[in-house]
Amino acid sequence: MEDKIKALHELMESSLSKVKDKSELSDFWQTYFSKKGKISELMKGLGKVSKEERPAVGKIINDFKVSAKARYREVEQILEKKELELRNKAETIDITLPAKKREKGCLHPITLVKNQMIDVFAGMGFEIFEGPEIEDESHNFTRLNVPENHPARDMQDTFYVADGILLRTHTSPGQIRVMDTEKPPIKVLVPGRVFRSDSDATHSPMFHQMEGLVIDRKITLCDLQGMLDKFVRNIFGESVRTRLRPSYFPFTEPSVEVDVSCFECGGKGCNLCKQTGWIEVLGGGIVHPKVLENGGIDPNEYSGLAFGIGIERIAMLKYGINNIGLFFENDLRFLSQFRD
Ligand code: 2U9
Repeated sequence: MEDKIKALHELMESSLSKVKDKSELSDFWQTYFSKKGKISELMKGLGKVSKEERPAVGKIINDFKVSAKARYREVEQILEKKELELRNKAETIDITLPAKKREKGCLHPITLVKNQMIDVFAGMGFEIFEGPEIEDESHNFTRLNVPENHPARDMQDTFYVADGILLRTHTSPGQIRVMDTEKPPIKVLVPGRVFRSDSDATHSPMFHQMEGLVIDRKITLCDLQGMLDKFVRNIFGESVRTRLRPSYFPFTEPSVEVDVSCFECGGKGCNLCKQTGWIEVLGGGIVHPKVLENGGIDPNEYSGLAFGIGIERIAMLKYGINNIGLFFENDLRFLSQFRD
């Protein structure tokens, strides 16, 4: 038996030395260690050994099996190392190549200004409402005290998409929708895209507005000016003041244009303010009693203030931009200059 084991050992070493890869190693395993393999055969031969010798011979076979497996693992590790080395050689990575740079994105300047505006008004207790961009004439005009065939409809050149259906010319129909569902007190801010057939250096067929509506008992123009003071100081700096000038909008009475003292020259007069010391920034007024009635609110009990702000106008003034088109050309050289 010992001779047999010695012969098998030599045979095994010789076959192991010829193994070149994992597939050959697997064949080797089958030949020696499988159920029908050479070592199992050796075990079966134990039956022919005398009872007295069997424990000693069994131990020899077992020791041989353990050492044979250890040799097998050794060769397996050598092969794995070789394969890894080959793979590493084939996949050499040039770690000196410069990495691809990922540019950090930034928010669009209109979004930045819009967010800043929302922050100010949210701080005053305004809730945000967003209405649909496609509206009907009733919400966009009639209920805002702009009757059919009234010249005031021509104040805003409208894009019609179907009979009586249009792209909203202001976000005001949003406030009408709020009045339909909410009871006073109402304090709502309505930001969004609006559309007018108008295009030059300061007008774009699509632009962004942010309108506000406050309805409660005893609301006055003083409340409007107080809120707008806070707004312009946050955007243009603490030293600016506001001034109200009489104006006309069908949905407010009285109506006002709101000017801010020139933040460039401090009110002395410069090119930005056209030597007047004042810059027009937005419009507003006291909600027309008919508009309150149209929203189911009793004008004898409640009054309201409203204002409308063009976000592009504010952004252009804040950043010194003289062409509205720059906001919409998607030129990253322009857009990436604005960061929080
Ligand atoms: C309701 C009642 C009243 C909204 C108002 C303005 C004045 C205004 C302009 C600012 C610059 C439009 O983008 S702009 O060209 N807007 O001057 N907007 S009062 O008044 C309302 C709105 C809704 C129910």
